[in-house]
Amino acid sequence: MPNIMQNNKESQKRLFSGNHSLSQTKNTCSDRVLFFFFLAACLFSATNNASGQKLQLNDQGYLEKQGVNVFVFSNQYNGFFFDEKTAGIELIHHGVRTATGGAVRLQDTPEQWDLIPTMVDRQTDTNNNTIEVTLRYQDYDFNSRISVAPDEDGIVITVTLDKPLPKALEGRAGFNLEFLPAAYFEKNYMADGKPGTFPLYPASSTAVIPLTEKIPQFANHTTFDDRGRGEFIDPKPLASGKTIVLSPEDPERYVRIRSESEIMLFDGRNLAQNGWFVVRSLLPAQKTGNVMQWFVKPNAIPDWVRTPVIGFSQVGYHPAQQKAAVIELDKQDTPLKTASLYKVTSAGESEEKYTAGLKSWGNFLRYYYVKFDFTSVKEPGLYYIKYGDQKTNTFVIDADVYKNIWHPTMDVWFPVQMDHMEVNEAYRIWHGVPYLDDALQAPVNHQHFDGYSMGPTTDTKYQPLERIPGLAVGGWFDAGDFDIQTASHNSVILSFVDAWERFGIDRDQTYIDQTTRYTDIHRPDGKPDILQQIEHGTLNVVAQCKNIGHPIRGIVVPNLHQYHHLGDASTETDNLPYNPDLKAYESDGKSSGTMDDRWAFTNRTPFLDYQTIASMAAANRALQHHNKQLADDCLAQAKRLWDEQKSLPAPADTLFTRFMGSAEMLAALQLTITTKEEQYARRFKELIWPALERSPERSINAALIACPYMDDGFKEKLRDYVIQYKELNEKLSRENPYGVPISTRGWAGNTQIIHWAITNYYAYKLFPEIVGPEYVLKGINYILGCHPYSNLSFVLAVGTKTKKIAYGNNRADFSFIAGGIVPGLLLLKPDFLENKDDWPFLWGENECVIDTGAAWVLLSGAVNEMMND
Ligand SMILES: [Ca+2]
Ligand SMILES: [Ca+2]
Ligand SMILES: [Ca+2]
Repeated sequence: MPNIMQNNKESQKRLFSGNHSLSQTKNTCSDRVLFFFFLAACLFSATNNASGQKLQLNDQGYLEKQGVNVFVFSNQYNGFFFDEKTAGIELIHHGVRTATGGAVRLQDTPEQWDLIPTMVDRQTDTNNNTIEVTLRYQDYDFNSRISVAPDEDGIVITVTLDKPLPKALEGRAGFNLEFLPAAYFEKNYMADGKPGTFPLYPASSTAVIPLTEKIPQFANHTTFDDRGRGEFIDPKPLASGKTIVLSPEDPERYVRIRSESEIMLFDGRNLAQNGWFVVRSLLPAQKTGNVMQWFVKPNAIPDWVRTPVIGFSQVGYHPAQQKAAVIELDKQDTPLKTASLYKVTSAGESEEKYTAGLKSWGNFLRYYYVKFDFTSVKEPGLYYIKYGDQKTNTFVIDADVYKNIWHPTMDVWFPVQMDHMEVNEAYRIWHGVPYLDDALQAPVNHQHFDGYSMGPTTDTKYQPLERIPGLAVGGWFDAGDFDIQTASHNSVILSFVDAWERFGIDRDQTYIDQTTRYTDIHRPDGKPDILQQIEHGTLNVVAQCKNIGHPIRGIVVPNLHQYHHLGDASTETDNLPYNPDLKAYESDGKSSGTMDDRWAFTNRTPFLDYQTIASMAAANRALQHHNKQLADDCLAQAKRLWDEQKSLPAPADTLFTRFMGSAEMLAALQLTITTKEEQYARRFKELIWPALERSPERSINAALIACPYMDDGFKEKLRDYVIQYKELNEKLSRENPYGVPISTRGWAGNTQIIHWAITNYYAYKLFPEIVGPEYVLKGINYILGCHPYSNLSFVLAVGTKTKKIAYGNNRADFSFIAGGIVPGLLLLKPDFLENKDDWPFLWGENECVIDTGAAWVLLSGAVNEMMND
C-alpha cells in the first residue's frame, strides 16, 4: 500500500514532533499514558489519512485510490449497439463497477438506442490529476466539456459550455451518472436528508408527452409502440435535492453527490428493463462557461482489500488430469504461502488431504495471481480448497466429471431456441409457435439495427416488402433476441455434424415433431436429438436457398419496438401475414394490417455462400439415414452454390477477399469429405498452405480436420505449422495465468476459447507428441470456473455453482435457460475484466448465442473421449 504507508510515515513524523512538545509541557505524565496516547493518535491518524487519501491519476489513465477507481471515458460509446452501459464516467467501487454512463445526455433515463455523445477529445493532466473530455452530438452541433478532478474526499465533475445549449436541447441536455440497480437493491437513499428506499421493481410515476417534443432515437427507429398516438413516455424522478446520498447505511456503496444545481434521481427501468438508477442535473439554458458542478464522494473503506477469488473448475477434475486453482489477489494483498485441499466424507466430515506451497504467477491487468497445483491428488471424492479463512464450495474428483456437461445444452437450451416450434418442458410452455408470418423482403437502402442493413438491390426476384414464401420453417433464435442469423446456423450445423461423426453423440431426450411443430423437453422419441437439431437448422437454410436462390444474412423483425421483445417469441408478431389493405391493428382473421412480419435481409455475399456450402455439404452426411430427402437437397444446394460462385469473375486479391477465401476453403473441404471429388480437394490444397503461411492460428483448424482425407505427405507438411501453433499456445501461458486466449474486444471471448480448445483437441489427436491434452483442459476448466472475477461456471446449470442469470429472453426475470454458455469476461479498458452475476442485461458478458452452444457440445464430446479412451 505505497500511498497509505507514505501517509502513515508522514503522520508519525508529525506525531513525534507533537509528542515532543507534549512531553515538555506535561512532564508529569507517565510514560505509559503517553504511550497509549501515542497509540490512539496513531490509529486515528492512520484511519483519517486513509479515508482522506486523494484519488491519483495512475499510469493506466484513470483516477485511483484503494477501494475507489474512477474511469473517465476509458471506454467509449462505439455506436454499434449504442448505449451498452460500458462507457463514459464509471465508478469501480470496492471491486465492483457500480456506476456508468457519466456524460451529458439528452434524456432523463437514456435507453440503448437513444443518441449517445461522441468523445472528440480526451486530455489527461498528470500534474493536477485531472481528466477532461469533449463530447459532441453531431445531430445538434452541440459540444460540451467535462472535467473530472480529485476533490478532498472524492471527485469534482465540471461541465463547461463554450456556446449556450442549442434551443432544441434546452430542458433536455443534462449531466447523468447511472448507478447499477443490483448494487443498490435492498438499500436506501437520502435527498437533502429525506430518506427513501431504492425500488426493487420499477413502479415510480411516468407522464405521457407529445412525440414532437422527443429527441429521436438513432436512424428514427423507436423502442416505443405508441399504437399510432404520437406520444412517448417521460419518467418522473424518485427524489430530488441539492445533496443526494446513495446507501448511507453501507460503506461499500455509499456515494454522496452535492451540487448547486438541482439533482434528480430516476429509475430507468420504467422505460426499459435494462435501465439503471440515473442521477441527473439539467444544464441551464443560455449560459456558457462552468454551467454545472458536482462534488461526488464515493466512500472508501480504509485499508480495504478485495476478497481473493479462488478459480477452479466447478464440475471438478478427472483423477488423471492436471489440476490447478488460480487465485486472484488484490495488488495490496499479501499472498499466503500455502493452500490446502480438504476431502469431505460421506459422514459429513472434512479432512485435510493435501497442502502445498503456492506458486507466484505475477501481475495480469489489475490483479496479482498465485497458483495452487494439486495434480497429485487422484483419489476420487468430494473436495474443497482452503486459502486462509476462505473455503470454496465442494467439487468432484472422478473419472465421470465431464460425462454430462453438455446435457443441459442439448436437452434444454437448444430446444428452447427452436424457431417455428412450440416448446414444452413438463408443466411449462417456453413459447408457442412463433413467426408463422415469415417473411417479407426487406426494403433497399435501409439501415436497420442489430447489424442488419440492405444495399441498393435486393439480390432476389422479390420487390421490397413482397412476401417471400416458404421461410416459416426450422431455424433457431440467434441469442437472447429472436432473429435468424444464417452464418451462426452454419457454424452450429458444422459443430453438430462434427460432434455426431467423431463422437457418435446419439442422446435422445427430446421429442421433436416438425409436422405438428411441437418440441417436448425430457421426452425421448427414438431419434438422436443432435440429428433432429441438424435437421431443424438445415430446414431453414435450405428454405432460403430454394425460395430466394441463395443464403441470406438473416431474418429479423422490422420495428425496434418489437426487437427488444422479452418472453414468449410467439407474441412478438401477430403470426398473421401482413395485408396492406387493412388498417394497422385490424385483422380479417387470416391476415392483418399490422406491419410486424419479419423481414429477410437478402444481400448476397461470397462469404455466406461458401460458408453455407460447407454446412450443407456436412449436413448431407449426417442426415443420410435421418432425412434422406433433406440430405439430398443439402448437397444439391451446396453444389449449385459452388458452381454459381465459380462462374462469377474472380474478385481482386485484397485482405477482404482473403478473409472470404477462408470460407471457400471450408466449402472445398466439406465438399471433399462428402463427395471425395478431386476438384474440391485440389482447390482446398491450393488455399490451405498460403493461409497457414499467413496465420497458422486461423487456418490450423481446417488443416487438422482435412488431414485424414488428404494424401500421405499432407500430415508431414502440416507438422511444422502445428509446432508454430503450439508455440503460440505457449505464449498465452506467459500472457495470462490461465493460459487461454482472453479477448479484449467489445464482446467477451468464451466462444473463441471454446473453439481454441477444440482446435487443440484436433491437434492432440493427430500430433500428441507436440500438443498435449492440457491445452484442451485449460480451455474447458476456464469455462467451468477457473477464470478471473468469480469462480462461477459459465455454462448455466453445469457445475456445483454456476451463473444463475443470463441475457436470455427471460432476462427480465433475472433468470436463465439451462445449458447456455455466457460470453464471459468483458474487458473494460484498461484493466477491468467483468462478468456481472447479479445483473443479466450486459449482452457482451451474459448473452448466450447458438454457435457457442454447439461448439460446447463438440468440445464436451472431445474432452470425454480424450479423458476416457
Ligand atoms: Ca441477433
Ligand atoms: Ca429425440
Ligand atoms: Ca404479422
